[in-house]
Amino acid sequence: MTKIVSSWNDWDPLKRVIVGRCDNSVIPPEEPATSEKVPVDSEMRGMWGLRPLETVERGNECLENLVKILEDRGVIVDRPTPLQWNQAIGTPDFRNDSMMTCMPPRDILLTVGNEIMAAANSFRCRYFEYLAYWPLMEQYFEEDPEFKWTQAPRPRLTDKSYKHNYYDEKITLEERLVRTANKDFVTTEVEPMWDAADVMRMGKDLFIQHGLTTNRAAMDWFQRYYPDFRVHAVNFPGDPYPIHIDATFVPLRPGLIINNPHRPLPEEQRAIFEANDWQIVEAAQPAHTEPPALCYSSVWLSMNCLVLDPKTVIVEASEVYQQEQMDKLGMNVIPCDLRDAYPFGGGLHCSTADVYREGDCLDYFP
Ligand code: ABU
Repeated sequence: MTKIVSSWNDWDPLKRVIVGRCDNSVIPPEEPATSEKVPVDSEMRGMWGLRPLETVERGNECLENLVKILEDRGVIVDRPTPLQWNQAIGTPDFRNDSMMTCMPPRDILLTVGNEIMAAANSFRCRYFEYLAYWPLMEQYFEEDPEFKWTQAPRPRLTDKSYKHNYYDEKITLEERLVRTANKDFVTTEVEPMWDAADVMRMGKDLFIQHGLTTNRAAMDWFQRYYPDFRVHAVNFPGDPYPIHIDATFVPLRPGLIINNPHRPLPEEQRAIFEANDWQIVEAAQPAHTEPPALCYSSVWLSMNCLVLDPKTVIVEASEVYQQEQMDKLGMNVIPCDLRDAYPFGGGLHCSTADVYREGDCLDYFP
């Protein structure tokens, strides 16, 4: 019997992984959920359409760098099948002028043990992105009799799912921070919506960021779906664009987490880590003051690393301060040139989705 799918956390020895592809990637048109993520002064405001071919080719080159590093270390790498993403889509509830990409997989696929679940993303342009991974899911399903292939309840994404004109006025950074602190986000609570990259898996505990892409109803849904797990809602009030936990709060090994110093975990939410002797260390400063052109993400992709095992981590090649810090924290650091893939949706962790890591479901917070 072949066991293909199993992963309970982000640090056990990685044996098989999905790496995204940039082909046919689109800057999506504004829609109720995405307009909130693009900063008002961004060069991407009001712009949509296929991304320039040379950036796609360069992004793919970066992903090939990652594939090579992984394969050289014996990790099996699977790739999605890109669709023609610049097609208009529709359901009975909404129409959208385009899809987006199959980067990054981490937003779409959540692996918990022998189950891979496609997420309930809140962006309309991402509604059909799961299709790029379905050929792989079919293969895993055929080859691994224990694989659980799951799709989370599909959100309808009607106009009721969003607060309209939420940031219509020229909102300042300070005002954004007040909204984050008040847990006042663009999504409503009419249905569970979540991105898989908001979920940090730590054995029996799932820490889930409540922010622009994941709502409270999702936390409730998770707790009912996984009754034997503890689901913790976490917030990072310092983040004006809270999307995805993996450039904010990143475990390196049992007992050690790096936390974005601009987005510290609030005191009351630290208690569970402190009570179990986990160390939360401020992440090193990014090496860059700006993200690359046409990038949605922040400079904190510096800490968006891929842990290969509790002693080994891949860090972006230009992120010298983050590499230095990892080294001091006792990790063997493998640099990978990936910065030109950032515009397609993220860094090393984002660009991947776990298929198989050795190890079992442990209770790290007894
Ligand atoms: N997908 C992770 C992006 C997080 C950030 O922009 O900081």
